[in-house]
Amino acid sequence: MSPDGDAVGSLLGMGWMLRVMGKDPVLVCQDPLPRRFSYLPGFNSVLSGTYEGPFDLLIVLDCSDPARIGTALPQEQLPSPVLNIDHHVTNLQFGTLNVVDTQATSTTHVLYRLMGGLDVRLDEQIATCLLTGLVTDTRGFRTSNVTPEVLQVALDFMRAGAPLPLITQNALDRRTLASLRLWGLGLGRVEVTDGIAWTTLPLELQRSLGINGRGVTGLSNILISAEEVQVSAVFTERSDGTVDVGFRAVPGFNVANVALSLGGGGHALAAGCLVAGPMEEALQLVLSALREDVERQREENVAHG
Ligand SMILES: [Mn+2]
Repeated sequence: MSPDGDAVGSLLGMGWMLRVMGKDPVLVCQDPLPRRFSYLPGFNSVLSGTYEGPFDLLIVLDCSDPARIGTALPQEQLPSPVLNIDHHVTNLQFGTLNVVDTQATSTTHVLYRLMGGLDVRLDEQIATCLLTGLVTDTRGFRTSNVTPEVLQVALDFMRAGAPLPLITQNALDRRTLASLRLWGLGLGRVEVTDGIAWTTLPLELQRSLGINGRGVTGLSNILISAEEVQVSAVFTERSDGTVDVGFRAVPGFNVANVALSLGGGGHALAAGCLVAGPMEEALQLVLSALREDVERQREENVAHG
């Protein structure tokens, strides 16, 4: 559900890798892929909604919790076998085989490492998909996990023909006008207490802009850029009444643990969870957990100088 650039890039990239290996994969995602990724080869080959199977193998990509598969599969029970390929520290290891590399910057980075053991040559299609995940999960090579090795991987993708400027321009710098308007409304509603900033995007607000429960990406990154803020949370009401919470932290703080304690997951500086509505109750639940966790981190930070 709600695929980001790494989810889309790893899904399409894995698809191309499997085809090179002579396989016939079916690519599925609960939600339609965001239009800004339409430059990716195979963009129109992904089924949205539910795929009934049958399956020889289910490969789940960039997904820390099987609940995030959503309605892409018909039943609660996962078909067997499951290959779980991911890089989130909070991955629940739900696969028959788990390839969870928490040192990798993106799931596409994990796929790059796996390619070394497969008889698949990096071509332009694969490289374009995989570089997209690398670019989006590092927000354009700006996160603290970008090492010389990561740039070396990006170089390999570029040498194989992946167009870096096209990727950054589309995957990072394009969004709908409605998204910008929703940013504006969300930013107008920001509240800050003690270094914790949050805002809400109720369904009504989204509907007024023709956005229905899908919220807006990127608002969390804007919110955490405020100098006064150490930790931020964006609460997006979904059309089924649940509330999607996106957390961000500045380096030195960690939001992965609080997200995990609320049934979600993610990384130290960017994490999220899905909690029950209504909005007021979600706010109370999440903000009290967040305040407590941040307070504990501040004490630890002081103790460790
Ligand atoms: Mn990812």
